[in-house]
Amino acid sequence: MLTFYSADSRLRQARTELHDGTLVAPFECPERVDLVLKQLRLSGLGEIRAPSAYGLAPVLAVHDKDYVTFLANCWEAWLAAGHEGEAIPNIWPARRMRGDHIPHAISGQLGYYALAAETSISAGTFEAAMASKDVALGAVEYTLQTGEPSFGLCRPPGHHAAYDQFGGYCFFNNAAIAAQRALESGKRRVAILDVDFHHGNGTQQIFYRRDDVLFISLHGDPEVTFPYYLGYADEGGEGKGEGFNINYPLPHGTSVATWMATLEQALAKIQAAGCELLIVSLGVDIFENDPISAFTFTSEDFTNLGQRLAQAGLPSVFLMEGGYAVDEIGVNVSNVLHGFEQ
Ligand code: SP5
Ligand code: ZN
Repeated sequence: MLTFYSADSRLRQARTELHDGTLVAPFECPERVDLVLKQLRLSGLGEIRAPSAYGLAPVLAVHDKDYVTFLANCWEAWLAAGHEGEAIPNIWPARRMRGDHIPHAISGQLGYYALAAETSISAGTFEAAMASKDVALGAVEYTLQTGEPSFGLCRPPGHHAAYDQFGGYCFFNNAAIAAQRALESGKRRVAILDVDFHHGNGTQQIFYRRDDVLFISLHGDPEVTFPYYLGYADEGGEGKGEGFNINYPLPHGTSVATWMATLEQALAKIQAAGCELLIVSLGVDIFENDPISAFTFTSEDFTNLGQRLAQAGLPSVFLMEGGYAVDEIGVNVSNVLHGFEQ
């Protein structure tokens, strides 16, 4: 399988994450891509290619222009305001405040555009986000042209990024950008299957009123799991998007057997909807030893996941989302992709 990767993904070198009340070194660290790359080479998955630069047009097809401008300028504005440390929001337009107004000060803008506080912005964040969406676009272009599967080793991840919001380590929604590109190239309906431990709130939001993208997510029950305020089973899409958003919230500790049985339901929906391309938001934070998650996949289970996804018989693009057990992240990703090719 062909992998797309950009060395610019390393440009995001955040130092701080607000985690359970403490500032820690971010779980979403540059070593994640190094270790995946290393294992893909070791296991002989196939060629690793750098993507072209696709510019901002494909980003603006799913994100708000002012949001993109904010991301591009945030770090400079933070420095210009004289702040030390990284750009971290600490106030939001909470209920009964002015949610329709974007303040002038960077601290006000941060709260307006952030959906969570764990994700700091610093030097290179925007550049890495640009590289990450180029990786996704390179992968989808390749699969559209050849019908062959591809893997986009995206970093930073994307599925929490909404039309005009960042958070959950995500800035641009790589899967949404890739899906939109596939539609513009002539695909009539695309499935995004999100297997990351966390609900893909951003992807859901972007396509919630549309029937050309079927979004299906298996994830930790938002009653007890980030992002808490989206991802419930009764969120089924709106307007012509009704029926094209499907959430499978699952309890912490869910067995792999139950998870795989739920995947069967998801794949049946994808077949029934006549999707012409499968984009997998591949988070390997469903791994049993993931430091911030609570599902129970072993490294071997990831091979079975890849095998089962291949049986869907669709042109497929895998895009990296989460996965924070750095010792095993390479093997877990590699197992999915090799399983798919078996
Ligand atoms: C792409 C992706 O996987 N993003 C995940 C973002 C999660 N951010 C907040 C995590 C909060 C984790 N709390 C777990 C408590 C364990 N002590
Ligand atoms: Zn995740």
